[in-house]
Amino acid sequence: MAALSFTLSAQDPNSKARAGEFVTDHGTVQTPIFMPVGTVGSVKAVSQQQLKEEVKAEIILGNTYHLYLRPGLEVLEAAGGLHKFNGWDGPILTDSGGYQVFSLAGNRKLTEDGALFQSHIDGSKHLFSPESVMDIQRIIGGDIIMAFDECPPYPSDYAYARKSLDLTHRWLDRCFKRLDETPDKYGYSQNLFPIVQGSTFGDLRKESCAYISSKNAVGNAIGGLSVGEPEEMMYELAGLCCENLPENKPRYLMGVGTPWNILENISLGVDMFDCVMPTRNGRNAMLFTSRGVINIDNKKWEKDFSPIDDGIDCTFSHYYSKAYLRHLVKAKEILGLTIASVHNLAFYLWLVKEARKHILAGDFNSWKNEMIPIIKTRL
Ligand code: PRF
Repeated sequence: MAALSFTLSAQDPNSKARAGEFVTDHGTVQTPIFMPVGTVGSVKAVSQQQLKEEVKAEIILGNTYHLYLRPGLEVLEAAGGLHKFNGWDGPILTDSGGYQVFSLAGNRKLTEDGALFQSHIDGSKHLFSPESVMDIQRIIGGDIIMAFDECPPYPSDYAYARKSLDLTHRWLDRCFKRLDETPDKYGYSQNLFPIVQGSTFGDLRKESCAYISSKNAVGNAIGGLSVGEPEEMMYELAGLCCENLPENKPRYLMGVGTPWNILENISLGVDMFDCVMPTRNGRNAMLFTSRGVINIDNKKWEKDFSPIDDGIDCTFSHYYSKAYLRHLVKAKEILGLTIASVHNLAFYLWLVKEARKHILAGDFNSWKNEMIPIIKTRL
């Protein structure tokens, strides 16, 4: 079927923010967009029905590392791919595994060929190479699949960042070659996004953007940010990458971030985001709302029977009160995890939809500057 196509609909006059949409064989995604993370093929504590009806997610993520280790390729292939396996029939993006190997696996070793690692589940040994990771992502069946890259730690010295970037670029060539040699696994189009790296060095970032742009991919990603560097540095480097990546292709900033990080990066020209923060922080009692940040553990919410958030478009956030959610969290009731996760994700989706509306209306930048201090407030 058809390769992913992106159409730009509007550009904010006072920032680099853009509104657009991309079409995949599993549906259309309006940008800017936030993608909930479904590491093992499940967005933690949230059902596929809740993702559709409450969160209003348009595309979700899966992770090669986790899905390869469990349930494994045999099960995923027998199911006919992840869409059939987990029942999410919208677009899916899979990350390539390199980043997760370095954050989760034991005994990692990087070579020209790839990354050797031990499973965090049973200690078994595996090799991820650009070729194997393309084959695995074909079988998982993502509509968007990510290149195999190395994300250098922060801080990295120039010599390390230089060597690492060259390796990531050589791996990228191997990813494209393998993908070109193998057909789409399930009849729909699987689209490779290359990833810009280069650590904190502007010249390396520019060089990486030029290399990645020369591949003429249908979309491009920015990796290696939000790994511990100061926020201002992230904005500067993300802005530099946006300026040096093609205008007419979606730009995906990997693993970012807080709600205000998302608005700032939209203003720099980023179109796609993912992050575990809404679900992970939600499971730890932190709620993002249209009026500010709530620690629902706090005694101050004990008798606050007002809705979690009546400012966003989500039934859960209107239906359940702060006091009730606090009680569930205190009692360690599993429903608390679901309500907090559904609410936080619905807030992230609401935020990017509002951003899109304001880009289309031409007043994104002033709206963003008013919105950030509100959503950052600790309530
Ligand atoms: N590379 C890949 N996945 C990622 C990252 C990266 O650099 C990041 C960095 N924020 C998150 N997820 N492949």
